[in-house]
Amino acid sequence: MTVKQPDLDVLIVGAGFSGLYLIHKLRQIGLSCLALEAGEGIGGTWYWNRYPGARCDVPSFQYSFSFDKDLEQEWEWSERYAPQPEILDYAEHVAERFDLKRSIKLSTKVVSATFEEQNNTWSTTTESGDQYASRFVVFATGCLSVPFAPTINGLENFSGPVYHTGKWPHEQVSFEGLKVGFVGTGSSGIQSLPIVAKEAAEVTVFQRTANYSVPAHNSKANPEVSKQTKANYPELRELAKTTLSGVLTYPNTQSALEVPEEERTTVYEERWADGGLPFLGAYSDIMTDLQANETASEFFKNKIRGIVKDPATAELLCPKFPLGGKRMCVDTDFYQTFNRNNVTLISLKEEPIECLSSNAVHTTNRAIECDALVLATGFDAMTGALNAIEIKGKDGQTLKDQWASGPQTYLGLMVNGFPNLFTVTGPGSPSVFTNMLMAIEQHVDWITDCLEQMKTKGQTLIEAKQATQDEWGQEVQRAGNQFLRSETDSWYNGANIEGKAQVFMPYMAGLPAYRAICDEVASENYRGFSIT
Ligand code: NA7
Repeated sequence: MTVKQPDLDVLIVGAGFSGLYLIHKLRQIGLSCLALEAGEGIGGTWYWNRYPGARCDVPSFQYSFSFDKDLEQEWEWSERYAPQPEILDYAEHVAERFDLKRSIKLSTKVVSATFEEQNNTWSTTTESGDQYASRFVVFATGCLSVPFAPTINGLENFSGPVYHTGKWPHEQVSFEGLKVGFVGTGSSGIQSLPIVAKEAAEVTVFQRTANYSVPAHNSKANPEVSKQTKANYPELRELAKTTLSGVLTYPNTQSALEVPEEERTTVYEERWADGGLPFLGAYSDIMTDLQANETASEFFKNKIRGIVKDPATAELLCPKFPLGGKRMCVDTDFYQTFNRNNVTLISLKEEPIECLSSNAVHTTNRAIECDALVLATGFDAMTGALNAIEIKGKDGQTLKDQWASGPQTYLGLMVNGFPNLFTVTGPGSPSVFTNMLMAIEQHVDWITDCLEQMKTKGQTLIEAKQATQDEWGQEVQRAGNQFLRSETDSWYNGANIEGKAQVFMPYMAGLPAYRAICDEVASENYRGFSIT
């Protein structure tokens, strides 16, 4: 076993948007770095999730880096909500433009990382047995990067192809003339079903939980809007930083319960017509008060009943949990797809899948012939990628063991017992609740500022203190408890994976509050961390 690049300052795991920006920033502060990336290409989430219809739910001009003014000006987005191939092109453009690829090793999967206490060095090992020694290690492994596929009896007997949305093949997939079994109605399923249904001969959708989806009303980018945006980018970015989610929307400060029903319906109609996630900001208490939430939820159900012609199918599609409990989805023709005569909806609550045979899905009631299966069944979110790597800290303890009853971090940035290990958008930070690009920039800026300061002061070791980490864990739960989302089963609290500890993972107090805490911690000589 050979140790590669023994003088490395920072080893980065992952070359998605976090890894890319990290390389750029680390070079600026004069630290050597290398990113190891499992994929054959860069882009992370946007490299793997190439299923039909994959696109971002945050408007394109906001889902982009703000750190370089020329980059902002030169890139042209073609649609209001960018499709996956264009976001991947953008990642490639960023990598080329800042000459990042010479610091990335592709097709290199990290399997373990061990903190060597005798020389305060991280030793990181890849699948092929190569070892890298570095002072620091940063996990830029993403929040939704380990696809989850349920165990289905007899899956091995199924003779057709099985596609997971989160690990879609690179080659063209055709469903023409095929009978497709489609499992999962989260964001990925809701985006891809309408496209699969247009191509396939028949689609049977197996739905476990009906979800809420608002129309995207996606469109080609308006050149005038693009011009205005570019002219005002600095102001717009600053304004976005003041919002809870880091996305420029138009939140209403009124309570849903303080306005008459007629007015409320008009507001909901306007937001529905505008489309996208700003629907959740129609009133200030939709996400926090059950009664307020019910007004919006009822509006949604009536929309579904209005769109879907078969009343029984419409009822099956009406969600039974609060709006925004799970992540609200954004679609193009999702509900309309159930009016096609080649699409059938089956509720797994009424008739669960018993097994698969070579050419059929067998529910408790019937056998449904299928030539291909699509699993849009989500991810082992937020902790999956970290727990998949054997990460050993001080005294040989593993991160997986330490997190057995749920992740514990300080600010979602570091973990007690694991010195010099940082996570970008880790559990306990706002991450998935916000505009990921803005969350990534904030984390990378914080980490690299910290490393620069340590370098200047000749410090070599940083670790989160146990007591501050415990306090932060309580703060994350306190902030989450204000939201109906913390009470609903979802990937936010680990409920989508059987046996996973159920702890609400993102920090929900909003990006401005979180940013202020991080800045304050840094300004108070990295309060809560021990630095030597
Ligand atoms: P999600 O949102 O976790 O959705 C997964 C879907 O798959 C959801 O409808 C699940 O039902 C369903 N599922 C999961 N396991 C099973 C089993 N065993 N049987 C049947 N159905 C199952 O993942 P996505 O990829 O759609 O989206 C993830 C995020 O990416 C999204 O929120 C955006 O932020 C982008 P359930 O609701 O668990 O009953």
